[in-house]
Amino acid sequence: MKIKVNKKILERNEDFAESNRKFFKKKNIFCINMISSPGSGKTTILEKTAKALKNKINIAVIEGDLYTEFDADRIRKTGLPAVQIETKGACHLSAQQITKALHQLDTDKLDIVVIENVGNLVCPSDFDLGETARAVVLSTAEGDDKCAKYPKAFAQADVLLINKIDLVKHLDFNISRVKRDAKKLNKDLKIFEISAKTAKGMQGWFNWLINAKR
Ligand SMILES: Nc1nc2c(ncn2[C@@H]2O[C@H](COP(=O)(O)OP(=O)(O)O)[C@@H](O)[C@H]2O)c(=O)[nH]1
Ligand SMILES: [Mg+2]
Repeated sequence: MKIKVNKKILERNEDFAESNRKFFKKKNIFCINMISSPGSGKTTILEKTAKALKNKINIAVIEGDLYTEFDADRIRKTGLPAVQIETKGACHLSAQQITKALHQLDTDKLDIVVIENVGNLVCPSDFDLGETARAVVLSTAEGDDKCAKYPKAFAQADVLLINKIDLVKHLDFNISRVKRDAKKLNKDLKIFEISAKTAKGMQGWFNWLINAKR
């Protein structure tokens, strides 16, 4: 019985995802769905991305959290429009929630929509939001065994941001192992080693994003 219900939820999600995908195509918007554990640095990466690119390209952010408007407020402080979705306990965003959030944005003026998904490496992987691309963020403080433990998140991504490389000297985090494991799951994965704090490696990510939009 449980399996049937889950199947229905996923089928319904797929309908909304398909309509979001068509919408992004029609409006020529590049939509990227960002997935990671809580605290890996998604919002910090987006704050820095906003500051670097806001005069070059029109970006909006859809924020997903269980509770609070904290992250949308952080993004708004950079000058970008942001919509906060509070899932009230759900561990992922749904395509229907994205459809609703898009109504709150002036999408005629947008080039890129970034979705910061709810922080975890499990549930968001199962829910297609109709995005154009997926990014997974893994920070060095989380350990270098996560590709093998959460393969779906890495296998489905287009880009992997290994964040907090400024901390690597204090940790037992083997960057080569992560890159090797990630490539084993997904040979086309584009990988950037970055520090959102020090800005190291961030230019590569900015360039990828701008080129992906083209
Ligand atoms: N040292 C270091 N800290 C970072 C970096 N990126 C983010 N942080 C910190 O990590 C914490 C969580 O960041 P946040 O962006 O809120 O993560 P999110 O939950 O994935 O959105 C904050 O204290 C950030 O300042 C980084 O590259 N290096
Ligand atoms: Mg966040």
